Amino acid sequence: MVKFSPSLMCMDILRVKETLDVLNRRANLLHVDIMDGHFVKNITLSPDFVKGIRPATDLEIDCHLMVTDPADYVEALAKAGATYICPQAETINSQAFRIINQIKSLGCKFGVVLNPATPLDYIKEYIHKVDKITIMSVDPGFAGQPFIPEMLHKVREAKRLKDENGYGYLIEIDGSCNERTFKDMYEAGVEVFIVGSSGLFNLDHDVDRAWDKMAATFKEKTGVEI
Ligand code: S6P
Ligand code: MG
Repeated sequence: MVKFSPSLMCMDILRVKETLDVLNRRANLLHVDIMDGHFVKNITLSPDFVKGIRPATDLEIDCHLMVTDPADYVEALAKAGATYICPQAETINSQAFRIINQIKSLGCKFGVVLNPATPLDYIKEYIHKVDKITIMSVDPGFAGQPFIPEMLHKVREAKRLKDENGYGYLIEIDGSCNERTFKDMYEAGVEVFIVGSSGLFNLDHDVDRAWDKMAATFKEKTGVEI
């Protein structure tokens, strides 16, 4: 079963509540991008934002940490009501097992995100502990970037490893998920699609209609009803 996770940094900030009311009926998870202006040259959402929306949704909240020191954010995010806490693999090698244990001991799920230039091999020592692997299909930091097609082989590899070893992680993709890429991503083995500007919010000002358009395109491209 495929899941859809709208990237909230791409929604209309002036319509947070009405957008959440629609997404609560239609989405499977909510994707929250947290940046520090250092790991990537941008700043978007925050632990306080997660705290702010938590009372307005029962959906799983997925926090993507594009920050140099993810450990600084773990407690605040757990307290704020995050479901998944997902640091970038490139930032945790000096204390990967400590961070994984911390995230899990706070009752959250551990996701890990790989930049386009980071191979799956990089996480192999702890891959069995991962609840969700996110393959970045654009360099992180900004919406609206072109898809990097080389990432499809990484998805296939994540799927092969999962099938061969019985790993429990979900395979997610982040960046330029839209009508041009849905088919290839789905066929490669993507299970969770993060939809941002190009895949969802730019399709229509009305989020329900945007979702209908996205769902129709996904069905046309993959044959799968969402
Ligand atoms: C990018 C961020 C993503 C974006 C999403 C935008 O650094 O992690 O989650 O919000 O990729 O979607 P799009 O369709 O504009 O690429
Ligand atoms: Mg993201």
